[in-house]
Order: sequence, then structure tokens, then C-alpha cells
Amino acid sequence: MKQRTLVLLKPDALERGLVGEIISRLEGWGLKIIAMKMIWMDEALAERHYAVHRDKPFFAGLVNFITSSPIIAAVFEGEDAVEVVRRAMGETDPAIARPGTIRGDLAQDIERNLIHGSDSVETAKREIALFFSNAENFKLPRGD
Ligand code: IDP
Ligand code: MG
Repeated sequence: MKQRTLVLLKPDALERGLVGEIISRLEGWGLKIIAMKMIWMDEALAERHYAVHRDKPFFAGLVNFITSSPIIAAVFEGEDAVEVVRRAMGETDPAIARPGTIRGDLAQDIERNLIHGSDSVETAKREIALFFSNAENFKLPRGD
């Protein structure tokens, strides 16, 4: 089924000049960009976005990292987009992410792992609404 999912290119992606490479890989999976912007997340947005991890030991470090410099927020659309992005990203920890995945090939460690992708259709709806208004979620004129 056609789905939409939220992608964040984290501070390390911008600092290391990997934005084009990552977007290119996602487009290579047949996903289309529906919305995209560069923003500097504040603590409130970071805490809402990562609310599910509130009680984890890495939460403070995660919020600190994601708010440390600007990021790219984007909505990608395609068949099974949630699962396709998760597969393209690879495992959370680059040490065990497979070769051929974004994290497996390019990421440095479990915190600086370049990219966020929603983990379910429900999560995607919630996360997209945190970053984009309805008017910013474009419908591409492709007739599909
Ligand atoms: P995901 O990004 O693959 O969905 P989650 O478990 O949802 O992984 O964790 C959210 C983010 O929190 C990860 O992408 C990573 O940046 C960070 N994180 C997860 N586990 C750890 C950890 O054990 N130490 C440090 N950071 C972590
Ligand atoms: Mg997650």
C-alpha cells in the first residue's frame, strides 16, 4: 500500500556532507519527496518527537544531539514507504547494520547514525504532523 513516512537527516548527515547521498539512496528505492525543509529542532520538539524514549538512559544525549545543529526533515511517499525506509536505513547500531544500508555503509555510531525513519504507519502520521502542516504535504501530479 502507498504510504507516507517521516525522514530526518540528523546533524551528522549535514556536518559530513551526506545529505545528497542519503536522499539519492532513498529515491533509488522508488520513494518520492512529498515535503522537505531544513530546520533547527528545539528541545520541546525533540522531546515530543522522541517521547517514546523518554525513560531510556540515552534520552538526554539523543535530545542534545538532535538539537545540536540543523537537520533536514522530509516526508517520503511510496509503496510500503515505512518499511522501505527502515530497510534502506539498516539497524540502529551501524556496527550491526548490513552493508548496502545507509547506516551500515556510512554511519559512525549508535547515536550518530545519520537518519531517522518512522517505525509504523501510525507513528508516521504522528511524526509528520509534528513537522509539517497539511498544506506542506504536497500531492504530486502523477495520476497515481
Ligand atoms: P531507530 O532510529 O533505528 O528507530 P530507536 O530505538 O527508535 O532507533 O532509537 C532512536 C534513536 O536513539 C536512534 O536512532 C539513536 O540515535 C538513539 N539511540 C538508540 N539506542 C541508543 C543507545 O543505546 N545509545 C545511544 N543512542 C541510542
Ligand atoms: Mg525509532
